[in-house]
Amino acid sequence: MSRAGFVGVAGRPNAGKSTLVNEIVGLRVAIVSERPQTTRRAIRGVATDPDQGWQLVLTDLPGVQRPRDVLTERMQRRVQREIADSDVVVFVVNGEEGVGPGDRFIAKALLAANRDTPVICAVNKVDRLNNAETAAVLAAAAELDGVDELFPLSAKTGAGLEPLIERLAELVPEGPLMYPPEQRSDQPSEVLLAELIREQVLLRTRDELPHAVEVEIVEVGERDDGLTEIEAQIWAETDSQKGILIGAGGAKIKEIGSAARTELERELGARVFLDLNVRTRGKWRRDEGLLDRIGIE
Ligand SMILES: Nc1nc2c(ncn2[C@@H]2O[C@H](COP(=O)(O)OP(=O)(O)OP(=O)(O)O)[C@@H](O)[C@H]2O)c(=O)[nH]1
Ligand SMILES: [Mg+2]
Repeated sequence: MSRAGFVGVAGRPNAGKSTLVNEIVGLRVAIVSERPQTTRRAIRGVATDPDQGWQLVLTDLPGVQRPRDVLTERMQRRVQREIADSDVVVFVVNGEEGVGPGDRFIAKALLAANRDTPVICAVNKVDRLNNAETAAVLAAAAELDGVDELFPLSAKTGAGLEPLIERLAELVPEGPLMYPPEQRSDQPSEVLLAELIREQVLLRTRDELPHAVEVEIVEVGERDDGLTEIEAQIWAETDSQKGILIGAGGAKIKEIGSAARTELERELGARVFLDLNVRTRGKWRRDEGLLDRIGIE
């Protein structure tokens, strides 16, 4: 009998949850950046070993932080729902920063409520630590409420990943595979394309701007000359943010567009014509209807 189940991946912003999910799936399903709260939607990444007969459906979750608006409230509620529906939870701790009040809050508020669900703590970023530092953060993580097992690892280098994957495959219940082995994500293609553009914006903006930006794909089509034409909208919340995104003489948006096009071409395996527009949409983070439409539920 095969084994298959849902693995919720939770933790503070910037702990490395998306990096870990991408690494286990073996493909980029979620975008990664050094900005906290990069992930806004729960994204499923699927890892299957058909020979050994297991499938892990990993749910990469937004980082848990005190909600500030409808967007972050929705993100938090989603984390709660997903944890309740998981067979196993991987709680990712940022080893470089150490265990802090944010981790203790997650352990108490989110994990302790689901006593029946095993909680595996992945102590990440150990590539940045020496042995004594790793030992200290492991000891602190062991004290967290509800944590059942600890795995030191580096999602970035892949060190320590195998034992975690093996353990997760043991912990998911017996049952048939839920997705065909070749499927790696449940994310609609347009959402991934929008996210790849947002990733390039995150790399090139600072302060409040990364949090204020959202990207929507308006249309994807084939042109007569064979190019894939993608029309996308970048939203900012204020005109001054819009100005920064466009840059002097359009330099910034040109830079974002050209980097994004490279990523889109790599993803689609086709040449892309990218039509990128910046618009202002005040307070979109508080707009329930708009959040529904862009799939943040
Ligand atoms: N050195 C090191 N950096 C890492 C490791 N894992 C992730 N990072 C970096 O940490 C930053 C955050 O990674 P993400 O995967 O986006 O973190 P996240 O937990 O998904 O963050 P949110 O989506 O904002 O909650 C990025 O700059 C990653 O490259 C690791 O094992 N070692
Ligand atoms: Mg993330």
